[in-house]
Amino acid sequence: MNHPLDKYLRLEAFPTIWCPGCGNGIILAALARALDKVGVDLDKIVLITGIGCTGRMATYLYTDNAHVLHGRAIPFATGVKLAKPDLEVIVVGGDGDILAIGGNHLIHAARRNMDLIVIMVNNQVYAMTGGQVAPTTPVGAYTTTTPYGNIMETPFNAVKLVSACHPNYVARWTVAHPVQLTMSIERCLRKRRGFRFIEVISTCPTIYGRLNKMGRAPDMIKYLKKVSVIKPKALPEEAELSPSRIVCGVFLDREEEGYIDKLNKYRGEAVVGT
Ligand SMILES: Cc1ncc(C[n+]2csc(CCOP(=O)(O)OP(=O)(O)O)c2C)c(N)n1
Ligand code: SF4
Repeated sequence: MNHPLDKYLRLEAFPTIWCPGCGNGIILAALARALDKVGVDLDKIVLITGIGCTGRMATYLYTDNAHVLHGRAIPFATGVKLAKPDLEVIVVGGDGDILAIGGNHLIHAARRNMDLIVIMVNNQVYAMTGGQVAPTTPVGAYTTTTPYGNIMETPFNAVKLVSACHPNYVARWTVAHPVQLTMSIERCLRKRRGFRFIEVISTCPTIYGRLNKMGRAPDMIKYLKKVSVIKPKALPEEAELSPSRIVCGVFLDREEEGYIDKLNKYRGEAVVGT
């Protein structure tokens, strides 16, 4: 029997490489559901991912995809958007991919209000390479490169960082909020213009969860539910993120001109999505 979302998935590549209980499956399903709700033409969607467990998303979504160099998904996506402005270009990547090696690309794409949707999966660790410390690893957390806990480095708060660049949309959810995540992706798809960023706090039971004695995948989901607070109209400065409190919600939702709008205006052409 076929599932209604089958047409969005590259089923011949299944089963996925992801471990049982990995949050990536929830995020892939949210993406497929949002595409379905908006009813987009799949030929108009391009998914760009870098390297990492999360980066494998490009293998499984049945859109036109590119699985590119680690950290370079955003510049690659920018090139695609500039060459083919009528396409909706989506980037999905891990926190290492998007915020460590790719951190510079993230802030510059956000300040340009580049017409991209970026979904950053924050599992607090470099998972694919064995669990090294990431720029999102909480203070005190154990990774393979912080065997005494992360005592040295303050993690980024991606929502605050990206919001400071004034893009069109910034939200944060966890994999314990699949409905809200789907609605956020749907909103980003309908907006069409500008830089739209969603951080998803995810579960990596195999590495991060095990090293930090967080139990099995269901325990990690229960933990995320317990520490999350949804603030419907929160300001970016209220986007607290710590092991004891994760503020979720939509922090920015603006309708400013995107990069392509400005480019077309300069060239005297029509704006995106009109
Ligand atoms: C240029 C380059 N540097 C380093 C690597 C090694 N590498 C592969 S994935 C990865 C990090 C994975 O972490 P993240 O991006 O957070 O994704 P996750 O696996 O956690 O989903 C690294 C450092 C690489 N493939 N290419
Ligand atoms: S190692 Fe972690 S992030 Fe990678 S697939 Fe397994 S659970 Fe997911």
